[in-house]
Amino acid sequence: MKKAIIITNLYVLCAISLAAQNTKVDKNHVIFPAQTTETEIIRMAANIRPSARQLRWQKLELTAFFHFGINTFTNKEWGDGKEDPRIFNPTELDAMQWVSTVKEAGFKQVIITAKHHDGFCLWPSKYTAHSVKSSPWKNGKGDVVKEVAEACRKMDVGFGIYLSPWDRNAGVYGTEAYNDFFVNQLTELLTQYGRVDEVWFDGANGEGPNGKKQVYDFDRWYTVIRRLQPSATIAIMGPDVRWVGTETGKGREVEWSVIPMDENMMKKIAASSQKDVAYAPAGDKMEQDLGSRDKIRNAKGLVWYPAETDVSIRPGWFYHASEDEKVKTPNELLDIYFSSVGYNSVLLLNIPPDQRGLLATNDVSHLKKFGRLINETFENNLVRSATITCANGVNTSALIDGRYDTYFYTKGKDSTTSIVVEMRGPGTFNVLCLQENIAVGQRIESFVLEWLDGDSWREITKGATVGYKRLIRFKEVTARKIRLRILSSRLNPTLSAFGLYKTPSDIR
Ligand code: FUL
Repeated sequence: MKKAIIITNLYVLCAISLAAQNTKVDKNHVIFPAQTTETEIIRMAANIRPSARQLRWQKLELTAFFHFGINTFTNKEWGDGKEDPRIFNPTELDAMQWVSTVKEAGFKQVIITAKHHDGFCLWPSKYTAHSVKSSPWKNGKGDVVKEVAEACRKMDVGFGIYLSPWDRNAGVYGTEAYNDFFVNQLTELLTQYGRVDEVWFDGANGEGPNGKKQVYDFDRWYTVIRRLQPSATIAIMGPDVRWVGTETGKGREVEWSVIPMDENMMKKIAASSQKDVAYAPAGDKMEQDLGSRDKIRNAKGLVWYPAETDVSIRPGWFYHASEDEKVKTPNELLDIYFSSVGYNSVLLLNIPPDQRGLLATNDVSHLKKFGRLINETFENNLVRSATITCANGVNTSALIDGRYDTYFYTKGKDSTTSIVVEMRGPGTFNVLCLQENIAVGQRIESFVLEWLDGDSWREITKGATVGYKRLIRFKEVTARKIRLRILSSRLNPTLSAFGLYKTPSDIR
């Protein structure tokens, strides 16, 4: 008993001294010791860093979803699990076409719906007959998951799986045996296809065939994933990646990756202190303000929990011929890019293969054009050929060296700065790109971009958070001298990139 008290006191002492030094938090979360002051909270918030798997994931920027399965053949969005597997028969399935198309458009990772809510498995799972092995496709010897995984490896693209917790076919759904069944399926996927980079669990939890609801054993599932694929991020109903809260493709303009921990996270972290823990998120994260000072001031702890923006290129998630003319245009996709990647989140864009097992014509051409628009927009950074000055800046050249790991920061304890860019002649631009070096934390809270008009500085645009990437479009400006002022930051601001660009003429 006494020993326990000493240990507790030691823990409190360590915690207090951490609060006193109040800077270093080398983890992706922190629980505040009692009596932590607001100043200390802000400093700790600025020092929370993504885990290695979260940092890798954030740098992907563009990831692709492939919704494909029995629904592709029933023309439905949600199957009931009673489908006849014999209707699954893609005639020209070519996973290389899927992966090479998205790669050409700039996507760095894909996620395949290995099993959707209907329970139909795209791989020959040993644990159910509701799968490709009961279909005529390749005489029941085919494996879509394997073909996608191999295409990803060949093309050097990340590979992820979507495994629906909700299963409307499994007879054991709604009983404890379903958690075993799920672990078995998860284990097949995590051991038979090489490296898995992301595991995506969505939140839908309806009734199974027996009319019962299932209590998912997330803790157990996370343990399996961490053991078998330690570098995989667990998304949405998972600890590493948060759903942005909408399926429109429009994220939050003010997007903090550091947000208050919910009760569930607190409990898990406190129970396995110092370990790499995983927890199912609780409560919705759909509010507009998740991480401002107002939000974190009263928090009990904070966590690095970044946003993913998922949206489909078509109205539905699965392929429907009737939507062939409703594929989002390259310009609409570019708008989505600006309001997802440009809002400090990763874009997860769904492109559903059709009944042939190919990405459809319009989807392919719109995607390729979208990729070209991005390349053309970010081809020429006007700041690169300009003279940059900053009175309190260190490593100014890192702003334009095209590398993410080198970064500008301010001297001493300065949390504000002014970076002046002087071009040789007038330059025209309508896009601002800023990137913080999130490897050391997310800090910037307010910035403004201005141009010199005669003797007066005029505002071009302004914003609050930056994070991994912040893009802003505005009306074309032609100027020779421009300045970026960082007006508020939780600690010394850092910048890995500062760019001014002009969109190509065929974009409005
Ligand atoms: C949702 C599902 O119900 C949809 O069918 C789709 O898979 C989407 C990405 O997640 O929760």
